[in-house]
Amino acid sequence: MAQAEQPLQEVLAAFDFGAPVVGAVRYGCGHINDTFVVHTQPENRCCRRFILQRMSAAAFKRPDQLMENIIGITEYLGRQIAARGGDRTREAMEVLRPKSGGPYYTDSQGGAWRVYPFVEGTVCHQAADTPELFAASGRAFGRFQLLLSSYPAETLHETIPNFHNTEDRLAKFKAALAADKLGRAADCRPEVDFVLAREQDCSVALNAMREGKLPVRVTHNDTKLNNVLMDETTGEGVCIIDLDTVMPGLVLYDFGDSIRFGTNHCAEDETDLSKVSLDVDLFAAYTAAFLEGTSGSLTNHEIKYLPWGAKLMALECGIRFLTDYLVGDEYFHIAREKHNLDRCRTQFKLVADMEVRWSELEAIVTQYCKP
Ligand code: ADP
Ligand code: GN1
Ligand code: MG
Repeated sequence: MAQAEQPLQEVLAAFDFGAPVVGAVRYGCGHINDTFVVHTQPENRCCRRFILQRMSAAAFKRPDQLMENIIGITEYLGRQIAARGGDRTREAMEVLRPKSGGPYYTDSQGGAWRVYPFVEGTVCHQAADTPELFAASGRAFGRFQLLLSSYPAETLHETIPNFHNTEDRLAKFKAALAADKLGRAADCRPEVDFVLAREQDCSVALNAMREGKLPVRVTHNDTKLNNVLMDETTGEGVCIIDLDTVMPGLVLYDFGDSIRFGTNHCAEDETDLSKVSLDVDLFAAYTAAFLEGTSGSLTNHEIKYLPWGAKLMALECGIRFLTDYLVGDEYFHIAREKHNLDRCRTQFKLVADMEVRWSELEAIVTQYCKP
């Protein structure tokens, strides 16, 4: 039995699912947490499902603080959604507390587990097959940003310190390169050089923030397409999930992380780089929809820097994959040899594409600046 499966029976017994559990199986494509779907069978009703997750101990050192953030955010979102006439049970996540109380359960091996009701009638997409689908995710992430615009940011814990601090990511990469503890640097000289040629870029958003041009907001920070559940009938965004990294940040991070994942028609770990490219029409569709979702609340500086958000999130993500490759794949789940190096290469291909098409990206965002 794999490590995560071992305590499953103990963990299932720790929660009251309201009906007998009839099965629990691995679920989803996340890179960080261990996710299971739990099937229950209420008498005279159809099966009810739940998402059970073991929070990654490698990523999250303080599950107590992480869950305090999530309880605060989900309850706040629930109130905002209800006040606007929405369905809070579908549009906001909800935490099912363990029988012992508290927001999560710690198993006898020290693993931290949480449960959410499964949001039914939704689909989780791994790729943006149409501009409409990608736009719907943009509206949902923009709206998420808007709904949290008055959330007391100072009460949030930094669940992963310096998460999108690209300067810090660069420093960690350099340290891993200098140590080269597994002798893997020789496999990735072009990727290493790609990063070193872009050291200055790593400071662009942070400099703008330090100069007071970009405000700190509450951001999601992990806005991949597969972190929004879409209505299976209408195709609209229903519920933003994966709230582990909701922290104070720059709006560029949320915009950029969606772009780096969704504007490329193939998977993040595609090995045929000739298939990996930035679809500028998808960039344009997402920009329009994201700004619609934020309902005019971004400043002109924020809008102008959106292409930098896209480039920096792709560059930073590639740097993180490369660093993890160098240190021995400690953070991101891998399914094959050199998996993190393959992922890094797709990100750098996107960065290179963005550089070639930079003036087009700038022209797209500039049309939304207020006069
Ligand atoms: P990770 O941090 O590892 O990416 P996620 O929280 O994104 O973990 O969950 C992994 C997958 O589980 C998601 O991509 C989605 O398919 C599914 N999922 C998570 N929460 C829910 C939910 N409340 N309802 C339905 N599906 C969910
Ligand atoms: C992780 O958790 P998941 O799979 O949605 C990671 C993101 C990366 C992404 C790359 C907490 O996202 O930062 O951009 O992988 N999440 C965390 O696919 O590190
Ligand atoms: Mg996820």
